[in-house]
Amino acid sequence: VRSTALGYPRIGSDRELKRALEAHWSGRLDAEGLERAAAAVRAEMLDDLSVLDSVPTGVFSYYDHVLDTAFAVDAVAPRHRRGDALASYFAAARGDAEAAPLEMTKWFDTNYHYLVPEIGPSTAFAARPEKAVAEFLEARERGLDARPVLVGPVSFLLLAKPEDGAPEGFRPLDRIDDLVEVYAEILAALGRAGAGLVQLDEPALAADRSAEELAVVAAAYRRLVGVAEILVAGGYGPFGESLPVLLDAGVEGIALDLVRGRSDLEALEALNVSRETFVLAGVVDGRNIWRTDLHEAARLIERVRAVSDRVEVSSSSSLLHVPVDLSSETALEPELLARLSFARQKLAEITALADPDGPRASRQATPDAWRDDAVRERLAALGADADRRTPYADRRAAQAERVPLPPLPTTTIGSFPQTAELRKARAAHRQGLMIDADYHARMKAEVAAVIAEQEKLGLDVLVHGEPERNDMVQYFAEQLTGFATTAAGWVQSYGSRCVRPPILFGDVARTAPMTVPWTSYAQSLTDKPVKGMLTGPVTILAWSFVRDDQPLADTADQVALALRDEVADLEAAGTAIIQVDEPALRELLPVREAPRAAYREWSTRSFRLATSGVRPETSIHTHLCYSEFGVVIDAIAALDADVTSIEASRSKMEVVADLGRAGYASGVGPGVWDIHSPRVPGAAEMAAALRLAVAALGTGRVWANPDCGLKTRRYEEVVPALEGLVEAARTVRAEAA
Ligand code: THG
Ligand code: ZN
Repeated sequence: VRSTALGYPRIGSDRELKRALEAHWSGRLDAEGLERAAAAVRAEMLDDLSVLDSVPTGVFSYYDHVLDTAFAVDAVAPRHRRGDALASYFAAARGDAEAAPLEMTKWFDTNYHYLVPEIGPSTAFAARPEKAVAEFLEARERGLDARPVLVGPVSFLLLAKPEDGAPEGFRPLDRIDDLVEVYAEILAALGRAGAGLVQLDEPALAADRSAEELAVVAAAYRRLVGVAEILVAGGYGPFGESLPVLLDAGVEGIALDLVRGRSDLEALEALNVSRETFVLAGVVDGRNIWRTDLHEAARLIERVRAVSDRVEVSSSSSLLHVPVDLSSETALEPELLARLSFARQKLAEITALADPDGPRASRQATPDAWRDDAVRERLAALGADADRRTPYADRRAAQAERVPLPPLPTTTIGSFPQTAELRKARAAHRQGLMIDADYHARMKAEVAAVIAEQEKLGLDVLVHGEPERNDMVQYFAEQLTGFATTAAGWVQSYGSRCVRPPILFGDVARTAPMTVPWTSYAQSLTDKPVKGMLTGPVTILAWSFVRDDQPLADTADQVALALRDEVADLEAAGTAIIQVDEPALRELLPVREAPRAAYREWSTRSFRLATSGVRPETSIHTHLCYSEFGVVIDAIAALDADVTSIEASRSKMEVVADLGRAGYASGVGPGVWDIHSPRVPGAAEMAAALRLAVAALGTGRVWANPDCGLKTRRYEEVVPALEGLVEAARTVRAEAA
């Protein structure tokens, strides 16, 4: 059996591309230097992938593969067109002085974010196959069996949004016929360069699709199979109803996700397909870091071979979502290490499975030492009772009495800039070059500076700034049992930004307060209220690699219980406002509708389990970002928080109206500054956004805050932006009075 994979990490094993990009953006590295660094990263990818019989190409990206596809079909918004292609590309990705960037949003149920193409009735698609051809040839020159990969046309349009000013009712998918002609040209160009099979990724087919959309899929692929041999990959669950549609359209092959989409295998068995159908058996999990059960995987491959003579062993999705290599993880316990597999190890698993004489070991059982009976007993005893006793209206009054605030109170989301100096101190501390006492003194000095700055700015509700936190999930994972953190397990989150997801391998428990001393210290420096800052259970799971031997809901409850104790300790220490962020609430929402109700139920229950232990006069805030919230609007209400701050500026406050319509009744802080764009709005622009929010919700419920935490920004931007924010709030307050 042959071996392949659907895609590969592209930031470099030591994040070389990240550093080159950031140097380029700051003017320290010219375009030529950036291209050299990129070529080295691609060479490393090909070195790794060369163990496979066939190799995906074109999966490198300077920022995002959806954006690459937009450029491949020339769907570039006029506001992003610049003198040279690279400048246009980064203008679309990040915005610049002249133009706001494309909207960024979640890539299915992952912690990856893509840029949303803007498509209108007259977007002039044109074939720009240069990148795809060049990367194909790079692989070919090494003698590899190369397979170009592009985002497929149906998913591209389903992931896009109507451009500003598009007529009411226009949908990007209306443009499928024009787009498919351009894809045909790109496929033809790849054919001329020598490509045989081309992989078109259609992850949007892992979601429920209407009969009309399925008809679009059928027509698009009937046209394209006339131009090239096409392999369609999904990668984020089963194809379901689109599987027979694709096969009928005459695609050469189909890549099945046999980790999350095993029902497709049953469908394939029932469909009586031709034995000539080319099938990629995606048995190695591209989404998690546990070693593959090779015995079980081999059985799945045998089932596929029972229906087809043309089977290749593959990953279930692109390996983009896992770190590159386990070999740097020398500090992990051997028991854990023996159960892990990162991208390079997964390639070895794939080749082992493709070898009829390769190893076929089963998964090892979870060690007893990873079990915590005390946690399990506490949870069992708690039962379903995890709601706040007092309804919101009464809490609101009690909270207003405890902490009097003006209308449109100003605040920030939690983090302040992580300066180079802070990062240096953290690195020195981690490497043992700075003793604990010096490190803590340094962090306390930073908290004091952040408090002083906020008092000077005139903000109403302060934060300690989180200088001590590397990452809002990792920080907690380092303090909870049942978690391990990696030394270099980086995964791309968006553009040059990476995260190091912790590994949740066993039962979770808190051994000591995790945040109380920091919050209390900050509160001791000011008369203004300082918010306590925690990360919610759903987000902790979403941004970790989680054990897959028990339901996520059970794991979430264990995390929630640990947080519940932390909330209680913060409250006991006198904290009046406790924010429990759930930016990833949308992320774990199942891609298909059927399992969503159950998800909404357990995810919001675990949040309430974490937060419901407080008295009525203690205010619970939460923060959400990076999503289209429409689909979780009900869940937002079910969190039963007193105030929800939410990303809103990239989508022009649309979410505020949605919340209003959904009958959400408590406080809302719609972000008025998109902190992910280098552009800083002025006070007038923020005031305009606040007026929209006030018009939708009334003055009494609106808070003024940025879109998200400020850790990735510089003080030179943060100070003027927050001055503008405070001024905007005062202006709109005065108008309302
Ligand atoms: N933490 C985690 N996941 C996330 C976010 C997060 N997913 C969604 C969202 N936030 C993604 N945004 C970011 C923002 C900043 C960074 C990463 C993801 C970031 N990373 C540093 C970098 O790449 O330079 C590394 C951070 C570190 O040193 O640990 O700034 O906040 N888990
Ligand atoms: Zn945020």
